[in-house]
Amino acid sequence: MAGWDGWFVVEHREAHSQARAGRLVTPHGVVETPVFMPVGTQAAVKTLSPHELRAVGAEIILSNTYHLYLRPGSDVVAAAGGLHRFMAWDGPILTDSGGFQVFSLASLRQVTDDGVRFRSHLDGSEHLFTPERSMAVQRDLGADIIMCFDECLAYPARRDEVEASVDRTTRWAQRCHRFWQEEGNPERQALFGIVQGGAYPELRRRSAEALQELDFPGYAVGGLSVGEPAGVTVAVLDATVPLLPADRPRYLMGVGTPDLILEAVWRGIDMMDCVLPTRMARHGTVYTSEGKLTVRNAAFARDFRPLDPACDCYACRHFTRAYIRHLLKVNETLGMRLTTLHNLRYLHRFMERLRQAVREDRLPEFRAAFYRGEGAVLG
Ligand code: PRF
Ligand code: ZN
Repeated sequence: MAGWDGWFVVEHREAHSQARAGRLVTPHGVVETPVFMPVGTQAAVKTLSPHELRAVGAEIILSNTYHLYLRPGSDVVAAAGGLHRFMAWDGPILTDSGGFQVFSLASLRQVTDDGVRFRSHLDGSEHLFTPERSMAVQRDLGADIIMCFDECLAYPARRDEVEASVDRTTRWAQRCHRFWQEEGNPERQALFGIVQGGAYPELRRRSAEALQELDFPGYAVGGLSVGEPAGVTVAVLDATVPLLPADRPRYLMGVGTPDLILEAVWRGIDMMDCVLPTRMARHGTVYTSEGKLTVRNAAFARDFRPLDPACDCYACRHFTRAYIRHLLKVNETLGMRLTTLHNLRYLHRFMERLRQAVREDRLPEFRAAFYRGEGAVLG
């Protein structure tokens, strides 16, 4: 796809690692990489308005084909003028294909080479997702970046199972690519291939090489954060990322704790997403420059300091731990909104510092300070 040459620019390669700092140019704006993408599964980042998302620094958000297809229906979103208009977020959006959500949420799945027949987790109705269907739905939603329909196995999985799954994912990627070219919007929507292969380096290679024959605008590493120990996650990245083309963005799917973000960026990953920071926030756990803190706990009942004294977010500028704990205890929605604002702001600033360290060839120092737990890195 010659049309996608140059849509991603690597501006700097870090001197001591595989990390890069770059820019993604999308129809809805430029994204600085490495980037963390907040998750807005149902066309909303839970509890926040687009205005608030902007305020925490979010540059691109992720949404889900599976959920929006079931509710309100991609026809409704298309009639609204696409996902950007529907949700009033005019920045870049990435939609996941449903290839992961049908495997984690739907029931009575029947996987064949054609696609996945499943029952909705909402009302039990029966649906068939094929690569073509996923591409058509993602075309109608109109995100800037769309993902191939893939198969993501749980960990651990037998080698023969993973091998069959990789080959099926490759055949599905070929169908996704063809549909995108012929019936999609290949000028405005970037389609990413997804590397699978579980914890088997040679299957990761097979997947990465087969996908590159299709020359996608970007590549994702899927099938991680599915129950494997962190050592395996990192070993798979070591074996996989070097096989991906240097001039295309690389997206690690569903991984987003600060330590794994750092390790992934070190190995050359440019994009990440995770529900964890927002989900944790709603359960009352926040990141701070001194580590994680569960503000719901009784210990904070009379703690009149901000969530994180080193944070500049709206929650930290105006409210105390004691007040936010109270809101969470009595189920006032403001409590979850404030913890969510804080965690996303925290992660955004973490990414800013990380990008700066990459640009200034200071990643080893940044990493060492991170593991020493120094606030200047964390907060
Ligand atoms: N495939 C897709 N989406 C995903 C994943 C995957 O493997 C993961 C891996 N945990 C998260 N989201 N399509
Ligand atoms: Zn804050």
